Amino acid sequence: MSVSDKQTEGGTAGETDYDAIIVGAGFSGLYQLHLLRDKLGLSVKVIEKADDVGGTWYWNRYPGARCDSESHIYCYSFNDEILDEWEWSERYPEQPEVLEYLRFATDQLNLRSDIEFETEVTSAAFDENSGTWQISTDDGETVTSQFFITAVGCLSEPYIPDFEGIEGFKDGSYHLDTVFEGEAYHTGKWPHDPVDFEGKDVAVIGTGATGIQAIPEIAKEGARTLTIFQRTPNYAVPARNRPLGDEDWEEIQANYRKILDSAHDSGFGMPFSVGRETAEDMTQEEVEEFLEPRWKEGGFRLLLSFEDLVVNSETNEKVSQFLRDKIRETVEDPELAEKLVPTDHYYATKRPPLHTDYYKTYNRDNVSLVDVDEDPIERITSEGLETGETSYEFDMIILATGFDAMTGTLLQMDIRGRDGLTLDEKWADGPLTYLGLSVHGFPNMFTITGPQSPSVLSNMPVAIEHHVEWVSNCIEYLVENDVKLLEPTKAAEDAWTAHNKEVADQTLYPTADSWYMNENIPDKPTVFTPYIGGVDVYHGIITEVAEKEYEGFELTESINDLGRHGDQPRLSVMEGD
Ligand code: NA7
Repeated sequence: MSVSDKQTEGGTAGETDYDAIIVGAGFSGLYQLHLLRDKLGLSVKVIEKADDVGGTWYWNRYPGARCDSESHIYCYSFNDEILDEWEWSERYPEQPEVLEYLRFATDQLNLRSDIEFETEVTSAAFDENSGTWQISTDDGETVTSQFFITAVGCLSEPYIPDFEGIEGFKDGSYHLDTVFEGEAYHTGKWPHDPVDFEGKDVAVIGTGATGIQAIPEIAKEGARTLTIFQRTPNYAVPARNRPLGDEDWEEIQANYRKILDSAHDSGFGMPFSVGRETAEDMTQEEVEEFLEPRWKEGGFRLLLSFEDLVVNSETNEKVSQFLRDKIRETVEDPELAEKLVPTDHYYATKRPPLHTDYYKTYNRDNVSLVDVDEDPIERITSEGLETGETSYEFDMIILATGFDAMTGTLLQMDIRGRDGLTLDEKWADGPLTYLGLSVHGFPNMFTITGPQSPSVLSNMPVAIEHHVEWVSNCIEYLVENDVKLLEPTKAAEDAWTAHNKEVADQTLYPTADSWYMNENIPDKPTVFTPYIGGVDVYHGIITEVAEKEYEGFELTESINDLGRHGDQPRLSVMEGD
C-alpha cells in the first residue's frame, strides 16, 4: 500500500488525490484526521514516518520518559467515550502509557486505515496553476491535495551537537553513527529494544528536561558509573508523582468537564489558579513560606506561584533563590551543589523541568558531574569523548542534547510556496506567520502548533485542540463558501510577528539562552519562537479572526484568479453536519 492508494471513501476531491494531507500521527494529526474525515467527510491521508501512531511518545522512550503535565489534563477533551473509558494510572503518565492512550484513541476513532506509516514527506510544493499541493514521499510517490497540514510536533528533530567523530544516526537505525566503539544513543530517538546499563560506564550529555528525567533512572538501573556532562545547570522542581487510585478518579470524573474547561480557558492550558500577583512586596522569608506548600505539592504549581513571575525580575529572583537553596539542601557535597545551582538565567525562562530524585542522584557513589561550560566537549573518540583538556572512557554515550525545536522538522521537509520560495528561505531570519497557523506565500497550508503559537508554553493537548478545531472550522467555511484558496496577507503576517516580539520583549524570556530563543542551535536566528500572550488570550484572538470571516486572510474564490482552466476540484461538507 502506498500513499497514492486512496483509501478514504467519501470526500469529493476532484482533480486532487486527497482533500487534505496531514503530516504526523501524534496528538494533533490524529484529531485533525478525525475532524476532517468524520465531521466534514473529506478525503484525508495522514503520512507518518514511524510504524505506529504516537508522535513524540513514539520516539522518546528513554528511561524515565514521562509527561510533565498531569495525566488527567494531558488528554483529548472532545470525546466523552474516550474520557470515560480511559483511566490514567499515575499523576504524570509514563511514556508507554501515553503511547497506549494514543493507540486506544486511534482505535476508538478507527483512524488507522487512513494513516500511511513508515513514509516520510520529502517535499511539499504549492502549484500556482492548479492551486493545489504536491506532496512527495520517500517511497518515490507524489500525491496532490487541496490542503496541506503539518502536525509534526514542536520537538521532533533530535539535535546532535557538532562534535568531531559523530555523523548523525546510522541509516534506519537508533544507533548514532560515530567513531566510538561502544553504544551511542540520542534520547529523542531511543531504541525499541531494552538498553542494558548493567555494569557499564555510561556518559549522559545534557541536563535539560530529558537528561533530568533519564539520569536518576540510569543511575538506578545498574550502570557501574554514570558521568553527567553539564553545560548549564537547570532549576528542576519535584514532580511528586504517585499512583492514582479509585478515589482520585471518582473525584476527577465528578468534575471532569469543569476541569477541562478551565484548562482550556487558562494561560498555560492547566486548570490551576495563580497564587499571588507579585512577590515584590514580600521578604525572602515570606516568599519561602508561601512557596513551601506549592513545593510540597510538586509539579507546575510552582510555576504559577506569582502572576508576574516571568515579567518581573524581582519576583523571579526571589523564587529562583528559593529553588537554589533547595538544591543546596539536597546535594550533600557543597562544591558539587554549587555546580548544580543555576545562576545564569531566571527560573522558567528556560523550559522548567520536573524531576524525581534528580538532585539526590548526585549523592550516589556511582554518579559524577563534569562541568563542560569552561572546557567544552570537542570530540567523540573510539573509547569515549574528549574535552579540550581531558579524555574520558565509556561503554555507552547518551546524548540528551535536545531538539532543533519549533521549526526544525518543518524546515527539513522542503516546503515550497508561491514562486518556489522555500520555507527555509522565507524564515531565514526567524519564523514569519499569521497566528502561528499559516504563512503568507503558502496558501492552504496550516501549521498545527506552529511557531508563534502558544504550543510549548502550554499543556500541549489544549493548544492542539484549539488549533485542530480552528483548522477544521476554517476548512468547513471554505468549502461551504466555495473558496478555493486561503492565504494570510503580508500585512497580517507582519503584524502578528511584530506582536509576538512585542509580547516576548515584555518578559524575561529573551534574557536566557534557551531553545525558546533558538539559542541551542548554532546559526539559528535568535528570536523568541512560541507565542507568550497566553493560551486563553490566543484562543480568543483566533476565534475572533474566524468570527470576522477570516480577517487577515485573502480568500480566493474564482478559478480565474488562479489562472487555471478546467474543472475545479470541489469539496463538499457531509450532509447533516
Ligand atoms: P534541552 O532542554 O534543549 O536540553 C539539552 C541539554 O543538552 C542542555 O542541558 C544543553 O545545555 C545540553 N547541550 C546541548 N549541546 C551541548 C553541547 N555541545 N555540550 C554540552 N551540553 C550540550 O532538551 P531536552 O531534550 O532536555 O528537552 C527538550 C524538551 O522536550 C523539554 O523541554 C520538554 O518540553 C520535552 P545548555 O542548557 O544549552 O547549556
